[in-house]
Amino acid sequence: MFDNPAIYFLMGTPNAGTKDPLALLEQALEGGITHFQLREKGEGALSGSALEDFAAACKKLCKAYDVPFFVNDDVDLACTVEADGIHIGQEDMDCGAVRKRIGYSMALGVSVHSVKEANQALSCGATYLGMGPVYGTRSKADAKPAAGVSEIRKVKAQYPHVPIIGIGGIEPHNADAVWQAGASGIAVISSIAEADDVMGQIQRFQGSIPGRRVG
Ligand code: 3NM
Repeated sequence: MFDNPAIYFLMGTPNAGTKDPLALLEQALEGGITHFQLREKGEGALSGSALEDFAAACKKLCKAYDVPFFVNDDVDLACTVEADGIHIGQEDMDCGAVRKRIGYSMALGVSVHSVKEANQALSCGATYLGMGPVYGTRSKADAKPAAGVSEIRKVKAQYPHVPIIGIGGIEPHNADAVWQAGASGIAVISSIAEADDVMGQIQRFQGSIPGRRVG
């Protein structure tokens, strides 16, 4: 699932601003994102059946582009819509309990900040690790201070075969350090969701992948 460099887009309806969220997702899929995570948080976030319907619509779109569909935090929703994966943070449900609940047919992403947390996540059967915030972010109210890439390097050195996805304030012009630290992918909200030209922005992210630089 993470064999090729990942451009992992995260979004919830509040991130779409004045754009139509499904049209935004479709543009991102058309532009070439490799993974999508529904992260429905913050003011105006959908809940209940409206959230289920939106999640089902996102999943359908992702399937049409053969892009894995992840749900943030909400194990019930992930199971209801039969997501391809779930992503949890350190403050969310215990990762062992989540793995037990979802079995091994669903991928499990866990946010970690150190080798110690990585050990723990991997002992629960995490499929990949999210690490951030690499840079300052305005998309997560309770984000920790920007951490740079040093912990990514350490976890990569300890677990060279585990996919690590960097997150937090990543833009086409600062993504290089994340790739160089050994990340298998970059996860992005605002730089894609808020772009005037979503497809062009994804092309710029693709251009940041080592060996795929253009111009
Ligand atoms: N998690 P943007 S930072 C959802 O550090 C999320 O774990 C983070 O959004 C972490 O690309 C973050 O707009 C927000 O900075 C990423």
